[in-house]
Amino acid sequence: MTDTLTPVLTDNWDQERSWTLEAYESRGGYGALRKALGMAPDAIIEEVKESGLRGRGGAGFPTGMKWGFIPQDNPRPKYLVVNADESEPGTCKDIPLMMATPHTLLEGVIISSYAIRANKAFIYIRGEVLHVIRRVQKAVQEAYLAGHLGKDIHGSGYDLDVVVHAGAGAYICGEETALLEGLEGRRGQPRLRPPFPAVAGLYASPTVINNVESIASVPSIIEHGHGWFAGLGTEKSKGYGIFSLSGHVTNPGQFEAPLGITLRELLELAGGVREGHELKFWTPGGSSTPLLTAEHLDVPLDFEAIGAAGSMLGTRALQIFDDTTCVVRAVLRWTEFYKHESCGKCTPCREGTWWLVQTLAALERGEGSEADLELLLDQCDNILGRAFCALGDGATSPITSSIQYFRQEYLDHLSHGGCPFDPAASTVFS
Ligand code: L3W
Repeated sequence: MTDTLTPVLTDNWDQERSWTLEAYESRGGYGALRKALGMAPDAIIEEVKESGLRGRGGAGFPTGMKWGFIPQDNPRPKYLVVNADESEPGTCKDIPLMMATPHTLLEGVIISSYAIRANKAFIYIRGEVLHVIRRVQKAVQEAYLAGHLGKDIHGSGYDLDVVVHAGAGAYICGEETALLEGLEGRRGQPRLRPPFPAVAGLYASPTVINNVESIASVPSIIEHGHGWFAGLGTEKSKGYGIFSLSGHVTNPGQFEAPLGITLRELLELAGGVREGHELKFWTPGGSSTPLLTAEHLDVPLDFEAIGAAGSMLGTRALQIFDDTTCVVRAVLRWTEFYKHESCGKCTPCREGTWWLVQTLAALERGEGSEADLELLLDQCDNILGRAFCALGDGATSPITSSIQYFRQEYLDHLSHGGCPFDPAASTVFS
């Protein structure tokens, strides 16, 4: 089975002191940068377009197309912003990547900034992870000293400065426009789109915002060519990605594989669901993506197939829950998270997530009646598509999908007069 893995981004994670410039350069690091600086910026954009790389932060928007939206006739400065605010429940790929090989990200930042003609780039890192911020800052320092950053990079005439910015620990700042607000020193709340950041982003200037993994994928595309990348994955979901398996799995962790791999294959690599238990439900891409069940084990993990199965690929955060887990309790836990993280800007999300928690918590205690399930779905219906940003929509996903697949379990709480599960049996929500 191990030949299904395609370690590119994760290739050297176990190398000794893999995060240092010395280790990165010893395996050819910054070779792609030298190659890129010999190319025209538009040729790099074309290469990324042709590779088929799609955003790895959740939405899957074509990366090269986004870069192409930057209006080059606009005299304002252009910016690159890396969204390293990884906070989606279950998502744990960008932080390990930045810890293990921050120079992969930095090399991607320099090539991407050169392509869009930006002379300043920002890496916006979630504020709670001080160790990650320090590691990336250290890598930036090393890159300046080696001449990979700063003025006239490798005699190319191209200048780039990189700023590492620490967020303040709000999930909403993973939303690209709230992130920009935070970066500009304001409270992190989303902006109305359009205009999209590509047209008017940071300081109202054209700005490309990409996820860590998207930007870190750029050096290998430049090094090996778009055909190599496009030859991996599926027809419309090209390349590879980091799949993070967590929860009731024997060997949790990050598995880098071509898009289109199935959960069944990934579980084989991860030693299966914990011994003696069976898969009950899972998220394909964090808690904002509708739950799936054991009947979806063979659905290819690509944007199209997972969409057709009623969910979203999202961040490939595969949270695995076995038969000991109470789905109502798990969903309540996530809903409390969304309520806590709602930025409060729009009423459907601010008030709606509060009501969702009240209704769900009562159902979990076995209070109320079957009509409350309809009330819960009605509350979701009043949030979905009516909130200012994707946070509200995301909050409804685990609820509606859990009722779709596990309605009886909700009803069992009512007939049982409380949760029929032993909370101690499920190690995930203890
Ligand atoms: C220019 C247009 N640019 C779209 C750009 C847009 C953005 C990208 C994708 O949410 C999802 C969300 C989470 N001209 C454009 C354009 N763009 N049209 O394309 O935009 P969009 O609106 O499809 O998605 P989004 O707002 O970026 C991302 C889901 O991902 N998710 C991930 C969560 C992860 C975290 C985290 O860990 N930090 O929050 C999981 O499912 O729910 O649906 O750049 O500007 N005409």
